[in-house]
Amino acid sequence: MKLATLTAPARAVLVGALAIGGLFAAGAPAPAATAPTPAPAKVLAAPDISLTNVKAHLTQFSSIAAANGGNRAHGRPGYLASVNYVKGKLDAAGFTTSVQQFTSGGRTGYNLIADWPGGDPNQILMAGAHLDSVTTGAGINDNASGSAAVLETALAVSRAGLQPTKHLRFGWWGAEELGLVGSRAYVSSLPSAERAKFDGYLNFDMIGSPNPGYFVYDDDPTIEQTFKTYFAGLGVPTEIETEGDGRSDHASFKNVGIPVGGLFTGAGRTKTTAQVQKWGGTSGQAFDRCYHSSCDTTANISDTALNRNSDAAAYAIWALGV
Ligand code: DTR
Ligand code: ZN
Ligand code: ZN
Repeated sequence: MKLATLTAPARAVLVGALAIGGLFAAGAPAPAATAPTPAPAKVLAAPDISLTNVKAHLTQFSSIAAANGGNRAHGRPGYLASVNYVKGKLDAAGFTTSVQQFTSGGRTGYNLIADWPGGDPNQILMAGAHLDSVTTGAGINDNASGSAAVLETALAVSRAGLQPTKHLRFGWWGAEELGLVGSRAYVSSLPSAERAKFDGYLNFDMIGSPNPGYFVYDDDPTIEQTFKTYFAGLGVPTEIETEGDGRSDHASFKNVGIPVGGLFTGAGRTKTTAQVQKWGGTSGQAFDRCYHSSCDTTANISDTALNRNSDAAAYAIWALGV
């Protein structure tokens, strides 16, 4: 697990402590030089994100869809119920939340934005996921998986009482399935001076596919390497995400020059035999056979993929933002 490195001042203090500890009295025979054992450096490692907690959010999203016509789509009651569920958890955890309204296709849509108080307001690190489903189903892999992982990562920040260097912001987007409508509305609403404060945006859309691949966006090299380092630590090979240009909400941020990255476990494309060699699963079968279908339920999830990607999300927030 990559540990946050010491800041320069802390290193200076550490070196200073060593130097003072190493001074000797003049005239006396110099004792054997035995540097004192340095105090262990204070580093912050990301917590493990509980798969149980993430799946509990999936169960809630599933129940919300079942109680609202079978979906969580833009402009339908299941979507607003999903927003209210996530907002309730974040408000209780000490986040400053706001709901941004927009209109698409004659229906009202909503983005949910949550700021963790503190950090440098001129260095914003954001993580997000689209919260809407298609109309044909509950949208558990697409994209309750990403929404739940981002929610649980935000809650982990709160549980840790984190005081990060950067200002942490989290977002849940509406109407992604209609063409990145919510995230585009959000970015468009930002004055250019505010956009310039973003150090990066991390996107999580479909991160629990049942026949998973481990794909890392290659848009920004620093963010890409952060995720690759995490998976290398697990001994899990990754591939560059090649489907994505314009295919999810990171495109809205990239289009205005904000560095982006993210993770993806695959949609309707089929897994090759070479990919089965590295990841297991079934060749000639789609990464997610229920993509945009009514069978995208809580049974349409790989626990291993969801667990790994949820932990990777937290790892990246701590590595890049703390
Ligand atoms: N557009 C997403 C699914 C999707 C397809 N290709 C990519 C690449 C990277 C992230 C997501 C996707 C959706 O249907 O929500
Ligand atoms: Zn989709
Ligand atoms: Zn999606």
